[in-house]
Amino acid sequence: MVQTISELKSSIDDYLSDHLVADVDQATLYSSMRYSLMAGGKRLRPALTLATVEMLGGTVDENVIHAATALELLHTYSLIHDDLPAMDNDDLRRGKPTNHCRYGAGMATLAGDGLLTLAFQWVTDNGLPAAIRAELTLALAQAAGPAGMVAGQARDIEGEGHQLDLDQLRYLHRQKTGALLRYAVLAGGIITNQSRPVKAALADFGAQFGLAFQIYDDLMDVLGTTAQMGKQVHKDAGEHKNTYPGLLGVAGAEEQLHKALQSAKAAQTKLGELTGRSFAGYDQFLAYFKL
Ligand code: GRG
Repeated sequence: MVQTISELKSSIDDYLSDHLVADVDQATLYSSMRYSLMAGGKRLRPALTLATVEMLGGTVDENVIHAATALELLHTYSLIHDDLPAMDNDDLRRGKPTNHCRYGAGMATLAGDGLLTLAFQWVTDNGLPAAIRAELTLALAQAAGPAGMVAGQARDIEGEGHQLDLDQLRYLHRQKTGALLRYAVLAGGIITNQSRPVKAALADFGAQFGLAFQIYDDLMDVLGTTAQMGKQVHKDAGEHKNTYPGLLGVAGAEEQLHKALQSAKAAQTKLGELTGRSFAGYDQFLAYFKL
């Protein structure tokens, strides 16, 4: 039986709340890391990992939760650094003042550094078999680092003010947001020691989900409200950001969103065929996209 997203979210919240303190040895740094970590994120990425483990017949024990929640530490670092004055200069995140507004840019930078480093500690410092920990560590570094999320962020900064074409924008989105979501799903396959074709189908589902997620975020910047999103909206156009609605209009962006979701559903079907198991648990994640 696969847990619901809200059951997974509450285990993830509890785990993060209880375990961060053991690994941070400076009071203000701890407060700053905890402030953003416990600010009310959806926990989508570790929930995807844990749901994938369950759908593949694995058990969600403490070692698995430790490895899976590492990704939420890393994701939170990316949001803190993305909000910094030198990057997007945002005042509101997860419905609260951003980390640098509360703690100053220096401490916010260190909170991000601490969360990023601790993520790699948690992915390696657990009781899973050594080969699995090594594979998770490599995949996480590839997803988060200079060929993944950091490269996407660099493309985003460099692309400001000039129009990327659709292929370039898709590539940027796949790196900036898609790479971590791809890893989230793949990690479930690594933890349960799946075959190469199953891992490839998991990675495909995660990548398509991740692309859809960023297109949806672009659309919500145009169509959503600050209250819905917990952050400022209508910022992208003013900052000359490259976005799907900016390039294709709202209807064109919606069409690309539907295409990415169709590809995700094809990967979901393929996973069922490859493993003989049900991947209906992904439906609750796909329900995130409401237009
Ligand atoms: C600073 C190296 C570096 C990277 C930052 C991911 C990223 C790269 C920046 C975030 C920009 C952004 C807001 C993209 C939109 C998609 C996205 C990642 C939204 C936030 O993720 P959610 O909705 O947030 O899962 P919660 O708060 O629920 O965890």
